[in-house]
Amino acid sequence: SRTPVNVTVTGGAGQIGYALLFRIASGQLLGPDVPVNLRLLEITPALPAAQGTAMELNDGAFPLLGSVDITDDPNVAFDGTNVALLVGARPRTKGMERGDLLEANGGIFKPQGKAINDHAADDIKVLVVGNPANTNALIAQAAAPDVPAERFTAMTRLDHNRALSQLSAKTGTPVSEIRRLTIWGNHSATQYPDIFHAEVAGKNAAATVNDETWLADDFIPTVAKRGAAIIEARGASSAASAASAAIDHVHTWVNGTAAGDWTSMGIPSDGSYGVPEGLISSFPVTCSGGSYEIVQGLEVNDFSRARIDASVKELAEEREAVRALGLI
Ligand code: NAX
Repeated sequence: SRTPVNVTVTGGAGQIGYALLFRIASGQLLGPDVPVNLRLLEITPALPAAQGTAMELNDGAFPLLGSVDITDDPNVAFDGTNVALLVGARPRTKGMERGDLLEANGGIFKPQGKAINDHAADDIKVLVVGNPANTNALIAQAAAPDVPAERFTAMTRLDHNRALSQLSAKTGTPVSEIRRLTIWGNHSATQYPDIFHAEVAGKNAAATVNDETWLADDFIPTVAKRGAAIIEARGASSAASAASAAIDHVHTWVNGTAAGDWTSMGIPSDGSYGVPEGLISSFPVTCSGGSYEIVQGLEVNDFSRARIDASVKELAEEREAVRALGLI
């Protein structure tokens, strides 16, 4: 039988953690034949709640679940870890300035990056979900100089899936027949969901929709502000859909994209498409053999260029802010 894969989830006692852990235990993260050992990293006051979740995980009697360990020490949590899902973060509270938010998260992601650097397995893959996800990923990556930078990624798959769903509804086409959609930039309100290269049932999506007003005034803001709409409707932020997207992100990274399709991931830029090197920005990527590559050669029209540039500018500002705070 296969060697178990060590998967660490931070913020395991939170609402995304609750939706995520059971799907990992059931084999949906890595595959139906891959056993997993789970480690939950939580802050000390949340350890009892994490213990409760661990009890329920054991009660699931998942055949693929080897063990569940809980700790408040990052050095223990990331020891020998193959896949790290960094979900726990400091949310923005009322009256908090952006600098305060970045600083509070630096206090979380810098030590976690260091612990990953010092203790994780050589094949470590990191997905940052906790917001501000792209810049938190940058902080963790900067604190892990011995880990290849490309192993640090940020989640824009929820945005990607939201865009698929909106385009599906607009065109009356099942999501299974939509390909090559892209989220560019930051996981924030400036993100740019791009349908100019997307295909709906084999035809170009933008040409099929043929409605730039819908694109600019409906589709893009609906996708970008979906998180706020969910909070308004549910009285709580996206949790199951976020967990589902985290599962999709890692599953695709490990198991590959379908031939002829791509996905969206926040990854360290190599300078492609004019995105400054090192910024963790969302790109169209293909995955194969456990690694990813940016899709090259796409034509970027003026409509797209302006929106990509605006989101990348925000990422550059966030990088400057965390640099000034000494976090990277
Ligand atoms: P919750 O507040 O329910 O849970 C967060 C958990 O993290 C808590 O249990 C808390 O104790 C724990 N935590 C805090 N600091 C920690 C630390 N230093 N080490 C370990 N654990 C720590 O939030 P939840 O709804 O689960 O959301 C988690 C994060 O995901 C938030 O930052 C949220 O903004 C972000 N999201 C990101 C999305 C994305 O697409 N990238 C979408 C969904 C979500 O909003």
